[in-house]
Amino acid sequence: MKFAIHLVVVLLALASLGCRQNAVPDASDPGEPKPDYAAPERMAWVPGGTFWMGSDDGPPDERPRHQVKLSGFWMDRYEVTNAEFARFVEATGYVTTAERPLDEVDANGAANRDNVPGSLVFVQPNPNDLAANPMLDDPLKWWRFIPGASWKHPEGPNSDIKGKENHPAIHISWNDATTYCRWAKKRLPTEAEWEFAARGGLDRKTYCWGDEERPGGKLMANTWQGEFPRENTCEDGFLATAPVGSFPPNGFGLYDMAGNAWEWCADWYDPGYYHISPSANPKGPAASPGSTNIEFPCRVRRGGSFLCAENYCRRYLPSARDANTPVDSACHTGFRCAKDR
Ligand SMILES: [Ca+2]
Ligand SMILES: [Ca+2]
Repeated sequence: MKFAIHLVVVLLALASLGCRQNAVPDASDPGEPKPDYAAPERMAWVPGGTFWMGSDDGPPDERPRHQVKLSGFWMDRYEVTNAEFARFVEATGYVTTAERPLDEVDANGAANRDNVPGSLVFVQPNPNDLAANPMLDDPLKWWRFIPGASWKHPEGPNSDIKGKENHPAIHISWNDATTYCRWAKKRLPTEAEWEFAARGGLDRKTYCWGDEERPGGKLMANTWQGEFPRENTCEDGFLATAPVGSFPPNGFGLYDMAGNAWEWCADWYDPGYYHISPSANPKGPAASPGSTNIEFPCRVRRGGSFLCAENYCRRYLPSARDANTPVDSACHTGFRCAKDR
């Protein structure tokens, strides 16, 4: 009997120790110091360490909030710009997914495409055609497949990127992004690295900059103000993409981790991945079951865009997850690169 009581006490003590270890982030884990060589051009050191990934009150794919430990890595301070992407295309002759017809693209997951080169463009809908609740409305009322739209012609064949050299390159597919990264001797960040980087060293905050949407009344990211998709009041000064770095950087010196352009991550997307994710340097699942809306394997994208609005898409939050197929491209999707030390 005495032995049994001792056993219970010991087990309870072990259990509570285990709980404490799981429930409290290890604040004494500062990650890895910045390497003593010069930072690669336009990159910031992200030290890694232990952090809380996901959320407990967001959509199901963000749950459960769980601890992840990461090695340090370099991260582009900015989204890859049109000027940078142009240098890559000039050096390699690369033709993006959007610039090729469907039969040259892996048709698996290109459901939004006609058999001509082109890409998805947001076109402001006529307010009279819209349902009262945009969550219940058909997104095809504002998303159009525009033949000839691409990174060079962001609104369609009659548009160009003159004067937008410092804007993020958009209409970039996951396949385009990974090809660029290889050329630049970099790689896409993993989803865990991306979220760690977006949080800027803050612990479990709602936004990349803290708990308040507008600290001191200041807008901190290029998103959509007003009621999406009816009216964009453009309070932040930008109807579509903004030059990279137009808003304050986060704690790691990274710009536009919230809004401006969506950013591809290396991982396949699985909405249930956080239930089985390894706790150290997770690299995503081996395969993707697709997403809520897409029946094809999807890659993760993060950070939201200039189309994110409080009444529709709050996915510019650091915990928010999104996904699309590796051949999807649209006017709000770009990327940035990471690099090992
Ligand atoms: Ca805006
Ligand atoms: Ca972004």
